[in-house]
Amino acid sequence: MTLNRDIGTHIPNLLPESPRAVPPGQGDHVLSILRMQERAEGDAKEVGVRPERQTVSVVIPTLNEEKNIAWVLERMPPFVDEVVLVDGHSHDRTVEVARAIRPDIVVLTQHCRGKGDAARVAFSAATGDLIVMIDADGSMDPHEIHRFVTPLMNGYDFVKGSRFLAGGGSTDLTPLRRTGNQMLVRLTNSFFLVHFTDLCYGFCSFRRDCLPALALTAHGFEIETELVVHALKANLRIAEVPSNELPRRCGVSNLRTFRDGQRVLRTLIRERVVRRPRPVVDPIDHRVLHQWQAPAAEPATPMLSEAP
Ligand SMILES: Nc1nc2c(ncn2[C@@H]2O[C@H](COP(=O)(O)OP(=O)(O)OP(=O)(O)O)[C@@H](O)[C@H]2O)c(=O)[nH]1
Ligand SMILES: [Mg+2]
Repeated sequence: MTLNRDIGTHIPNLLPESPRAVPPGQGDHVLSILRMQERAEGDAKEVGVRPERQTVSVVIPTLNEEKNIAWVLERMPPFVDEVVLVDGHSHDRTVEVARAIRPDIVVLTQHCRGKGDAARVAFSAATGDLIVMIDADGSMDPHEIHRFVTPLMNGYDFVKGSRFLAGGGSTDLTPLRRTGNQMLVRLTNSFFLVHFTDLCYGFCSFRRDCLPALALTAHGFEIETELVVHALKANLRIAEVPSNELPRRCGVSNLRTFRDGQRVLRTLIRERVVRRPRPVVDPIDHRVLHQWQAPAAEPATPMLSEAP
C-alpha cells in the first residue's frame, strides 16, 4: 500500500481559519460545529491546520453488495490511501468485485455477525491517521468524504454526518424511520445535553488515535449510536457536517426498523445510566474459527523422573 499522495492538494478546506471562527448563527449553513464539552487540554491546544500529512483509511462493512460496491469504490476520492472492506460472509461476489475494481483493497472477514462487529474489525485493522466509515449500498456518496476529513485536519476528533443540516438531506428515509430517528435524536439531546440534528446515520469519521477512547463494543446497527455517545463521554471534539443520503442502489436493506430501533434505544438508556465501559464479549463465528490458525501442538516436556 502506498501512502504517498498529498491530501492537501485534493481536499478543499471547508472551514474558516479555525472552528472557533464560525460566525454565531451561521454554523448551520456551512458546517454545524458542535463543541460538546471543552476538554481541559483542548483549551491549551490551539485548533488549527495540522502541518503534518494525515493519511486516510476508508472502512466499508459489506453484506451481499456485489451490485453496489463497484459504484462506491469507483467514486473514492484520490486522497484516500487505504480502503478496508469487512465482509459479513456474503453469499454473492461482493469481495471479487471489490478486488477487481480496487486491487489494493484490504479485505477482512468479520469475527461474528452485524454491522457493529464488522466496523470494530475494520477500525482495528485500519492504518490511516484518519478513519472514515461509509456504507457499501450506494446510499452514501464517497464524493462527500472530504467533508468528513477536513474537520479532522482542523482540530476535530470525531465527525458525524447529518441529513438534517442545511446542505444535507435524504431520499431514502421512510416516514416511519424519519419519526423514529427524530425521537431518538431528541432523547440523545436531552440525555447528554447536546444539540445533534441526526443520530442513526453511519457516515462518520474520527482520528485513529481516538479509537481506544471510543471503547466500542456494539455488534449491530447500534454501533452508530455507540460511536457518537462514546465520543461524547470521552469529551472528544465533535463536528456535525451535512450529508445527502440516497436510496440504496440495489438489493434489500439489512436493517429491521423495530428490532434495530430498540437496540438503539437500549444503548442510549444503558449509556445514560452506566458510566463504566461495557466488556466486549464476541460470539465468534464458526467459519472464522476454522480460518484462524489452531495452536501448534506443544513439544512434550520431559517429566522430572525421565530427566537424565
Ligand atoms: N460486514 C457486514 N456488513 C453489514 C452487515 N449488515 C449490514 N452491513 C452493511 O452495512 C451497511 C448498512 O447496511 P444497510 O443494510 O444498508 O442498512 P441501512 O443503511 O441502515 O438501511 P437502509 O437505509 O434501509 O439501507 C451496508 O454497507 C451493508 O452491506 C453485517 O452483518 N456485516
Ligand atoms: Mg443502507
